[in-house]
Amino acid sequence: MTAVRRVPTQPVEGQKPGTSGLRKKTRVFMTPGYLENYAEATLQAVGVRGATLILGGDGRFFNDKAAQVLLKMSAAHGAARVIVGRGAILSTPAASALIRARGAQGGFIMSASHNPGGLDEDFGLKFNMANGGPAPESVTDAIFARTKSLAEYLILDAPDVDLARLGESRLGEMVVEVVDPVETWRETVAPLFDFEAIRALFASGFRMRFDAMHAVTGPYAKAILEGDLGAPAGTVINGEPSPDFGGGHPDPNPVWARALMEEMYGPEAPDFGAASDGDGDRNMIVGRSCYVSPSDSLAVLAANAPLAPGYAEGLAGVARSMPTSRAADRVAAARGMNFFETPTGWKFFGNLLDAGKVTLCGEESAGTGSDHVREKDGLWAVLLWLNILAARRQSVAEILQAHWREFGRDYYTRHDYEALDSALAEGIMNDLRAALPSLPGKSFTGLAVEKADEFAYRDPVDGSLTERQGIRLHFAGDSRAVLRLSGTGTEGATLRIYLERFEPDPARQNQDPQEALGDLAAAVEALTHLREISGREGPDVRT
Ligand code: VG1
Ligand code: CO
Repeated sequence: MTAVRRVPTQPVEGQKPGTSGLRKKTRVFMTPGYLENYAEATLQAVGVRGATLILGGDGRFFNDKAAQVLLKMSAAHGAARVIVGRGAILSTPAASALIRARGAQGGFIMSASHNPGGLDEDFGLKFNMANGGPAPESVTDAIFARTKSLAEYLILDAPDVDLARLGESRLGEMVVEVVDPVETWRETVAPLFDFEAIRALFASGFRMRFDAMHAVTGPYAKAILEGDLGAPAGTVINGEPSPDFGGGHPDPNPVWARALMEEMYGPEAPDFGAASDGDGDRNMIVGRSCYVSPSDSLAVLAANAPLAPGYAEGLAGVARSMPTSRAADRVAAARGMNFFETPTGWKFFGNLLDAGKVTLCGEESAGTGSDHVREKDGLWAVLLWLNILAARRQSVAEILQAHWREFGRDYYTRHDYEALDSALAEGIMNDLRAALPSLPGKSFTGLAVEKADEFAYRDPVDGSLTERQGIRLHFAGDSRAVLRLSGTGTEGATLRIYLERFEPDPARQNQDPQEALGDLAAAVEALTHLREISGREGPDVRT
């Protein structure tokens, strides 16, 4: 017998979704009622009676338990069917692909993405809409509003569902359909690429290393790289998903993917290296002794995408988040494509993709994707790079150098100050905001500020306005600094400082970015006194 139980509850403070869903410490999510309250608010806000939903996550600690709660609550709210990845596993792009392929009304994705996992680390939950993309702010605002007035939540009293076996079962009136987590995603991306050319590339002795970082992409990468494309076994490393990601940060950047970086810069380096994050939506690209910054990667993909069959007709346009470098803008201008600049977070790309205004999107945080889904897609980016490498038969370094010669180079780095005291970080941003009108014309360590403002975005499709999306400081010499607070952290505040400078002269395009941007970093410090105020010696992470 199954019955809907109405469990009395009380509003919980701070259930406000950030850049990408709600992220908290795992122990917080495991507090009785915490997950249930947030799920209740979501189910009420979106309304799921009679709906088909998708459910899956990146396999981190608590993924399995949370899945059972979400299934029983979806059943209690009258959902007709929930399609679950086997073992409650789905990468974020695979969840997006499934929502679209199955015509679902939406789906829950359990992930804190690149944040570490485990009992003492992070957990997260987000809801995606019928287009496969993250809920827009109007929906996340509605969810948050409901969390403030909950008096009860609804859950089915029923035994746990066996999610290890493919096929259908029932949870009360609701059908639970367990599917292979890889298949639909694979069917979505495969037609976009010239698999024959990539197979020929591998057959010619081309060597690759893909670091799945003990996160969700292991099975996806093995199926497509070592399976469909014939890359030798061992191409995929750290390919077994683990609840604590092998104790690491599943964040594909030179800091957290250090072993891969060392191999790629070593004497026996493969031709091509790549990594992806906890939930499989980010990617890192590195050639032999050649790291490709995510902003450059977006620009290279935009310039070369037509080499892949799925984009042979050309691109409608490109969009990038505001702090991402301007490299993609130059490609869009040169090729006569649409171009859009959005706030940080993938949810802002959805409308542009749905309206057909853009085909490719990207963020400096190692996210790139296209209109094949409504999320960023780490392995998709890797496959597009492989297709380009197979078509051009040049090295990553050659492609990057040629790109800079044609379009110029945008030196780029991001400096993060993590786990700052929240009030202190807010204070720094408020002071800077207040000073904005007085900055133009002033110089800091010799660099003159030309323009200073705060980014606000008017969505060209639905007209919605999103404000306070980062402070922009334009300096002399075509350089720019952006400052904003992270919306994905779970401890204090993380202040991100994004630094970039345009260099059109090929003779000066081969400096180390930290050196090329050293004077800009110094100017920002002179302007904000960040080190002095925070008592830190420097950033915790430089990417
Ligand atoms: C960060 C990145 C942002 C990305 C977001 C989610 O957000 O800067 O570009 O969209 O993470 O990525 P924030 O607010 O911390 O800067 V993922 O792969 O963690 O879902
Ligand atoms: Co992610």
